[in-house]
Amino acid sequence: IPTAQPTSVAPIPTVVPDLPEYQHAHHDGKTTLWVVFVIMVIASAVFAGMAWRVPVSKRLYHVITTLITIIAAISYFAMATGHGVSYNHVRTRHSHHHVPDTYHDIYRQVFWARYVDWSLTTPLILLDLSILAGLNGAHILMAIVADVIMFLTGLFAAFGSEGTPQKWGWYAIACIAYLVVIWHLAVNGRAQAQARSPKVGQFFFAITGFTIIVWTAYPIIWGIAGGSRKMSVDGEIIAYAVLDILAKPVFGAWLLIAHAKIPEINTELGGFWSNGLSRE
Ligand code: RET
Repeated sequence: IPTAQPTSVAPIPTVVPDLPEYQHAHHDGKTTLWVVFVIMVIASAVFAGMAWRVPVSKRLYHVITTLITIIAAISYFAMATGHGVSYNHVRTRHSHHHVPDTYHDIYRQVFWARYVDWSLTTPLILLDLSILAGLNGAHILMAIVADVIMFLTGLFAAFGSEGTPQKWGWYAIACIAYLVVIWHLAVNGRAQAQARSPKVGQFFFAITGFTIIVWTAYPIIWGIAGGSRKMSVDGEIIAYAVLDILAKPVFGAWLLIAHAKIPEINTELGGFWSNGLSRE
């Protein structure tokens, strides 16, 4: 008895998905986020304590520096509790002979809270260094705006799609903005600092040299980790943790201790900074 044959079969797919891959933080990464949170809280308390020992008129660097570690503590709290993190989706297609092409989906965690932290704290670091150098307002504004542009375009790069100008195009724009920041520090800042006094010039050279080395490691880690995914999410968290500790608590301690030891480093704004706006 002839059985009914289907008259049509489902078309053979030309692209089939394989299992998606999730790249996210595990135990080591999560622990690191909590450890850095605690370090930032302790640094904030120590810097605030150092501020109390000096009159308000001499607290400019203390206030700025304490705000830097407070903001970092908040950002690390967010990341440690699972906030400020999202997934970037990357799809790669593999072609094969005789069998349908396959595609592979990768979902990798992007801790965007970092970019919020960086856009708020690095302008404050630049402000510390600019005031130390005695830069004028115009140059300070340009350096800070270039810095914010760097992180906003860096954030777009982090969520950019593979193989499109989205990712490495944004990365290139961010790098150009970074060069503007470096130029302000290394060229304008250095000349101004030297003009303030040889001692200030020497200290500015040392702390800015340290800053430029530490800051330059960030885009390198970015390229290896989030950019080309050659590093695990845990490795990325640990690498940024080391850099963040150098760029914020170590930088801040160095600046505030030097401020206590070398009187020329102090900058007093006077006026509203220490006296308030009211005039009797
Ligand atoms: C990104 C990616 C895009 C290209 C560049 C970057 C630069 C990052 C830098 C980060 C510095 C962070 C600091 C944090 C604070 O404590 C955004 C990674 C150039 C310079 C100092």
